[in-house]
Amino acid sequence: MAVAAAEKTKNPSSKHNIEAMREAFYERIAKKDMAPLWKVMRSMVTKEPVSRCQPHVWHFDDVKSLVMESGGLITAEEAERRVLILENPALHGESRVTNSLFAGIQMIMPGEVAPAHRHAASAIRFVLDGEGAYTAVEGEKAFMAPGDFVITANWAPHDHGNPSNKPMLWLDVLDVPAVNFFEASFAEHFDDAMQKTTRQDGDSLNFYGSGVLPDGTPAMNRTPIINYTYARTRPIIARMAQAGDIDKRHGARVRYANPVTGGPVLPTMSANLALLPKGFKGEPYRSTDGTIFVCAEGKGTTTVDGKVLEWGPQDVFVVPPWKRYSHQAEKESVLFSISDRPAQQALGIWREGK
Ligand code: GTQ
Repeated sequence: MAVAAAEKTKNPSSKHNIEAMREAFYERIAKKDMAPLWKVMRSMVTKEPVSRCQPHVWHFDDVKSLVMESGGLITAEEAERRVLILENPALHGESRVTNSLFAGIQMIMPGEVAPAHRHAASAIRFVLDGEGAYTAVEGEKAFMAPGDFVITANWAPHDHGNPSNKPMLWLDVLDVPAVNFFEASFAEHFDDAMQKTTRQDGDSLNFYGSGVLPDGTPAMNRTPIINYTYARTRPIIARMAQAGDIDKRHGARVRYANPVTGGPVLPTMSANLALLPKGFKGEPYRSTDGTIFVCAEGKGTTTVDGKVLEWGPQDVFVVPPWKRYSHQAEKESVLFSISDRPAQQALGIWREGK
């Protein structure tokens, strides 16, 4: 029987016959929950990254007015987190901005509290608007101002509050889609909406960001710093730019680091802050980590795979994995960016190129 089938394959007149035999075979093995690899090999093991996501920009004017409107519809308490998800236009309904990352705009109104909880996913915040609201993480209150970069590590209890008299808005990025890919999500709520603070407000940056460490600090795979303030980081990139330390693709750029290990702030996500001098025309770059950018200051464009994204203050934009992009700055600009690069590096699959 096997010999006969092999002979028929060689004979073009029986091509129809072998196709029919194959189809019948596929149907039979499907009933046993099996499938032929050779039918999907090329689309499964692709030569280069294939991304479903699209480059896209969310302009802050639109975002702010819609988020403010949501403030009239639901309280932070009721919503648990009052967040409008930034959905990649190609991934509507999937609650994600790239395949691996969630992004959303959270608002907290004067006097509101977003109650304490914790979850397996890690989160970061990048503050867009307002001043004087806080995130309490693991017993430390981090009061926030625009440009601050705040870390909520995996399983760290956190709540948000706003004792100021202005609404506060920030960008949330979480690795939820990656955690859910592994089907490893856990979450817990606490009886008290606000956790007890056991440390000085903003203590961790003073403590761990000063060049000394508490003797015997254990190396952890995530940073002990809760808030990397804009007030501390912004002058550093200004000095880099002044000294001419300007990357041809990224501008004068720093990487937010875990001061204990020098590694990324979280095992799953890492972030950068870059100053692009006025008139900067970046060289093209691409990498396998789809990246979310925020314009903290300035005005410019980023060309992604031929598509021009225009950005100004507080706009958020996304560049899909392995799409070639270059930045152009009309004014002196500051770009914050975040991606899943450390997760890919841990797996040995991260690549960059021109
Ligand atoms: O602030 O804890 O945007 O749990 C999504 C899920 C924010 C948060 C989000 C969350 C949070």
